Amino acid sequence: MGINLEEQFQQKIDQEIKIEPKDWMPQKYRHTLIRQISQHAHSEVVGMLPEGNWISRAPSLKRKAILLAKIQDEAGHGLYLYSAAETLGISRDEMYEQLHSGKAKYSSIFNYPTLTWADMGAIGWLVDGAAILNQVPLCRTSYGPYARAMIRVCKEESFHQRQGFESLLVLSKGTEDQKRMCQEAINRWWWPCLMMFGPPDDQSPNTIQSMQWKIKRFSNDELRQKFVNMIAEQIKILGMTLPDPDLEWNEETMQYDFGKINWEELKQVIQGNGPCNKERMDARRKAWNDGEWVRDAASAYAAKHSKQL
Ligand code: FAQ
Repeated sequence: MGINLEEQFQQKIDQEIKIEPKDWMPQKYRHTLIRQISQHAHSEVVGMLPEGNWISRAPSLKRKAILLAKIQDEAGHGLYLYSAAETLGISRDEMYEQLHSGKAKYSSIFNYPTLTWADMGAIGWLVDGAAILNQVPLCRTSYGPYARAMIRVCKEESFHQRQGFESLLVLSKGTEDQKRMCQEAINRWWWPCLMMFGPPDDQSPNTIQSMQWKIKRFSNDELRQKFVNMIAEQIKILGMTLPDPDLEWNEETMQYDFGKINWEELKQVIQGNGPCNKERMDARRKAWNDGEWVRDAASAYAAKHSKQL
């Protein structure tokens, strides 16, 4: 008796052969990807809001141009990712509906407010830094369209991180007020950034299966540790500190040890009770409703043209 479809599928994964849209795949693989890719797309789109808050208040023309370019990149990332998810048989309207009804999640990090200009630097350096660590391995994820979309996304994220770091570097060498603003932004964003990687491995229901299918190449805790190791070194160049008294280099593990994360906070933010959840969802629903006339006009135009042909 030959091997069944599911075994053949796993063999392909084990041999590093990419899965493409028309290939056979287990329903659960399809659903896991739709969930992850659409949530990733929603994160990019909702992620434009905290930074959008500062476009009109950027301190110079140069900073404004950089910020605008970054936010436009994020819109683009959302679009590549929605397209990748569509290849799995879900429509864009369904994905939006899941976001607007609260059924689909988006990254917890975008439910925090951007209180000062330094938050733009902290988002670039820390949030995009965390995003890159998570997304570089996704360039090798087993589903072809997702992996290919991530290659371009990662190139753009590198620019985002670099500009964030450079912006904080300028503040860190500025006046006492600018230095304080820089430190306070780092203090505010540090712990929520560690939560971006998801719950600890022993409380992450999806990790084992997603790693077996090579959707995820590293676990949540592995990526979180890489992030701590990277940032604990980079902060020295800024001459700032991370708000964690337990952060310490461990000679035995050759990694940084770090303090306890408040997992209850992540749970609350994911459940909709973060500082800006309501504001973010209201903004997305309003954008959808305000755009209704554009969608109507575009479909009326398309219908008219199809009749003429
Ligand atoms: N926030 O079993 P796991 C960016 C949910 S892009 C909210 O560990 P999984 C660029 C998770 O969905 C940032 N929910 O799940 C940018 C699941 O719920 P579900 C987004 C979270 O999927 C920068 C449940 O908890 N990046 O920043 C979070 O194996 C600056 C159990 O968790 C991606 O989406 C969270 N932090 O691992 C844009 C990358 N963590 O769906 C603008 C792709 C977990 O079962 C400005 N995604 N949950 O109801 C992934 O790599 C994975 O989905 C993880 C979670 C690692 C996020």
